[in-house]
Amino acid sequence: MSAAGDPRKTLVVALCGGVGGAKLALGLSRVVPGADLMVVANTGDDFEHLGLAISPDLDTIMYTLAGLADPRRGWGRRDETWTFMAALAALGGETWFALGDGDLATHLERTRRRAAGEALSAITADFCRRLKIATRLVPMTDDTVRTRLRTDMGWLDFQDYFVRRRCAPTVLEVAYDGAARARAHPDVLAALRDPRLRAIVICPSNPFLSIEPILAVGALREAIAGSAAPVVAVSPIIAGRAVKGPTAKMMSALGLEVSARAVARRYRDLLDAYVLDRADAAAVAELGIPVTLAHTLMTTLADREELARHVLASADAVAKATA
Ligand code: FO1
Repeated sequence: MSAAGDPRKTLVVALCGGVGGAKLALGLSRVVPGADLMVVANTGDDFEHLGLAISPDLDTIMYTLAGLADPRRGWGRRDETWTFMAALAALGGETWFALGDGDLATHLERTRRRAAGEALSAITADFCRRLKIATRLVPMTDDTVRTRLRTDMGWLDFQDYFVRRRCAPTVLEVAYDGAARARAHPDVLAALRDPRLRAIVICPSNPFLSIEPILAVGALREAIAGSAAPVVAVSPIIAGRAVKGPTAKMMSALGLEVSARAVARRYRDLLDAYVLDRADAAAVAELGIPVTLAHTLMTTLADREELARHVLASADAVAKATA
């Protein structure tokens, strides 16, 4: 399915974080054939745990695209077994971060290959090939970026805040250590300059935890702003509430209005169009960019595909209007 009016525009780049964004990435992968879709994954949530190099957002997107993700939680593998975790608990090991037996294979093999000097993006591409994923899944950078949060309990690493402390601490500031000097992955920069690029999609992930770490990586924000392709975001907030995770709580703590409009303001300089849930029809007027309404709560595969089509149609409409 190519852009209305311009069949040469076949490529789509999607910025994506964890569970929510991965749902739209799956929808896009069913509408945009093969390697014409590039999903740029946040790696700010990555961490070393039990001696393992863990990349939660890359794995969540990879499992989702492969149909391997646990349908209830959204992260980790479906039909998982927990023998390792039970044995680890019996030995007094750290069990606050749940590692299923199948998921453990991913972390062990990634750790082995990273230690052998292989780049995260090369390992990811090989995993995707073996899992028969045609979509190009690329980390935002092969350098180290770590999301850290200044809270009422001091500075916390991301997974310590998100999983171990279950987002209980009040977030006062979010930092993306290493992002400014990190080099955006060259394939991502190339895609953003590619004349075949039809749309840049900002998936409905947490703006602070999933999207802004990507935008903070050196040269990426400028490359997106400078791209000829329309940039379309889907609001992660529906009727003042986050679909999942700490987005709403964080927005309040950071003194922001918990609304789709406030999220649009975060991306302000980049957006050409914005997609809201029908529940936020009232917010449509004040944004100064084309806003369309859709069913953005994705519970079925059809929902994911439908929203993907809507987002691309929204980008095509912008391209046509500015052609
Ligand atoms: N999230 C949790 O809330 N609890 C966990 O024990 C947990 C384990 C886990 C293991 C692998 C993985 O890829 C993700 C995991 N997540 C867990 C989710 C993860 O913390 C978040 O998905 C991202 O970091 C934020 O989107």
